[in-house]
Amino acid sequence: MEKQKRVCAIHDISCVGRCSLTVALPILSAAGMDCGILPTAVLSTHTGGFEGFTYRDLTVDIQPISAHWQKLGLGFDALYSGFLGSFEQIDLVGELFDTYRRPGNIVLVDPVMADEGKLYSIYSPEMAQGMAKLCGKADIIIPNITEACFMVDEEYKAGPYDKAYIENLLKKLAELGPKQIVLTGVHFDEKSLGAAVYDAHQDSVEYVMSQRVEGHFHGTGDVFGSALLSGLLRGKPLAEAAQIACDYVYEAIRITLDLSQERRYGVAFEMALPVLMKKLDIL
Ligand code: PXL
Repeated sequence: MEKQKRVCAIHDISCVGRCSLTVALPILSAAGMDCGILPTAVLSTHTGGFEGFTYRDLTVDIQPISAHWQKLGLGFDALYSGFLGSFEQIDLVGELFDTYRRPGNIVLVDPVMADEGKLYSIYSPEMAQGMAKLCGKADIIIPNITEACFMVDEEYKAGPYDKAYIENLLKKLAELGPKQIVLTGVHFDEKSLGAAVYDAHQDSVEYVMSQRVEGHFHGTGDVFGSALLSGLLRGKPLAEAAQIACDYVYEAIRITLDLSQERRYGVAFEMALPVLMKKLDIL
């Protein structure tokens, strides 16, 4: 058997609400990865739908943690960043990428900062420029449409979309520097929802779709990103990994609806894990 691959997942810990590390760690672990974490902040809950959450910024811990890892001679097969705890962390995470980049490893950036046309309440507009810079250091980026619009200064539109709107965003995102882009939240009608997968070298776009469920489901971006990275590390090509991630997110949403669970607590990704593991040839 092949040795396990090691990931460094750089996201916050939202103690309750199933997003960021409470999603990335179990999904990547279920996919067989040795998942290391670098917490960017600790919050009592995520910021979308709860009042009065606590917020501990962990910016000062990033360099000492990395310095220890360097002493140990650690390497990672993938670095996966998401929600950052402060504007200053953008440069620190960029330095981590410089430190741990090696031939063949994957630097995946989810420029988590906005959704449904709006920046998250804790971020200021300068975050968009910073995230755009960080995306320039990534191999693959996975913004949603709102984040894409903020980073390339285009007008946000609610869907359904047309291909011209999506493909203009993809080309402008590619100008930021990443070789591959997976733009999420793409839909051309009310029935399906998925992602546009762009390869800058080949200038090729593929669309991957699953069944669409009306409305917003918290944490699905992190479920998608973690499943996508799992697929890539299990050797799947990008578009296939994106299709698997779309289908997995749909399954988690379907179960959440079946159980009539409150959406702000995130989706039932745990109960959909067997579906993901089958698609990743683990079960
Ligand atoms: O899933 C994105 C996310 C991650 N972390 C925190 C958030 C959000 C979205 O609102 O608030 C703390």
